[in-house]
Amino acid sequence: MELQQTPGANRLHIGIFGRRNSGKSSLINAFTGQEIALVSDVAGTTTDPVYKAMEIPGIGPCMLIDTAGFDDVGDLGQMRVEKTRAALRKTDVAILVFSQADLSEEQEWAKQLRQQKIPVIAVVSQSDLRSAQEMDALKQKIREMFQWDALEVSAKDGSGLERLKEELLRNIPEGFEAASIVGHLVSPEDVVLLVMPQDIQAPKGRLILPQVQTIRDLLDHRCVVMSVTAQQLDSALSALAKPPKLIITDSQVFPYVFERKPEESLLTSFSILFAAYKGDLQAFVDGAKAIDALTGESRVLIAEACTHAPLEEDIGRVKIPAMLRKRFGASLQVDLVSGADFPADTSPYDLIIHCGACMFNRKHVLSRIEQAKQQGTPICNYGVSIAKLTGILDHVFLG
Ligand SMILES: Nc1nc2c(ncn2[C@@H]2O[C@H](COP(=O)(O)OP(=O)(O)OP(=O)(O)O)[C@@H](O)[C@H]2O)c(=O)[nH]1
Ligand SMILES: [Mg+2]
Repeated sequence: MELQQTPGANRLHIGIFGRRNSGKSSLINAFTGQEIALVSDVAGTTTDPVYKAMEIPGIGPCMLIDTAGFDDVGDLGQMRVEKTRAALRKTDVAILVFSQADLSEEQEWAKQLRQQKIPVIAVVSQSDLRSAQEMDALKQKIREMFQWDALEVSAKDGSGLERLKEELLRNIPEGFEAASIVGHLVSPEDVVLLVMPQDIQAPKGRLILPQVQTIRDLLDHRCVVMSVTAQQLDSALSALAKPPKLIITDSQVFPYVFERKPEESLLTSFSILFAAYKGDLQAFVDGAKAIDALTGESRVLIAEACTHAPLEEDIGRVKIPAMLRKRFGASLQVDLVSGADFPADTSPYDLIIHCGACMFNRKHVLSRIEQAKQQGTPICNYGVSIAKLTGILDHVFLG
């Protein structure tokens, strides 16, 4: 990933959904003025979701997602529909394309969008091909069934595209832009000390994304930022004229830093900041309470957002399972999923521990939290669970 660009996970994800041949790909191409997606009159042209990061003037950094038609058939078709469903879980704003009078499939998808509280912009596509009579009848039906005033759009002559952009702007979910990592904790001129071990997990020659984003956010808030590895913590503290206002540490060295920090300095971890920034901190703190109820018979699911080759010191694969087994017994079962894999039914698990999700957008994490909630499974993340397991959750400054 090029760090000059807005990370994909921070972009407004705009998903387009509709039947095969309804003109989804054409609409994305016309809307962006680019040939992003393949277009043809063969139903099922788009198979895997197509992701395109771009700046939309007036909206900002977006991620456009073109999807396979949700009415696809056959075994392969069903697999494509599953991918479309997965894209839905990342979608901040949806464009739902209506193209024909039978609205049974659209009804099903509208229901899912509503359940997931995703704002929807209804459009009738290919308006240049439709008679006024046909258009009115279809829009009337959409109004009756969904209470939506559909926009008329044509990818061919460009009509309705300006309205579509206005509607997108109006439907950006509340709080999407407001997301700041440290804004609730700091004021200008605050000295903030970052403890960032560059261990085996750190990529060679680079900093990991949460560290980079936190530094940027602190600079934007006009803080004085100092970064050290754990070994230099004492030197850093003695070099400062007064204790730092805030210390942000990697959660792996949380106890070490907690023991050494000046009493006045507030302490938090990157994972806890990102739990709030990328999910729901309160849900994770509530979920962490389930740790106390675990036993040697419990099943724990570890969910990692990125797929990477297992490392010896791996936090999700090695460290957290070892901490859990040490406390609750070697028989405690730990399963691991990574990337897009996530069980449809989480109820067999007593706890889900999610990674910091730097590669996921907030909506994606929130949809997993929502699913876990509905299935009655406690969920927390790496940082919150480590803080809980090491008995320091009570000492973390949550803001
Ligand atoms: N006249 C006209 N034709 C359109 C318009 N939008 C799409 N088409 C045509 O409709 C056909 C299907 O368009 P696509 O954009 O590939 O449709 P899609 O929804 O992406 O289809 P799948 O990828 O198969 O799901 C193509 O032949 C397009 O040229 C439009 O606004 N006006
Ligand atoms: Mg397509």
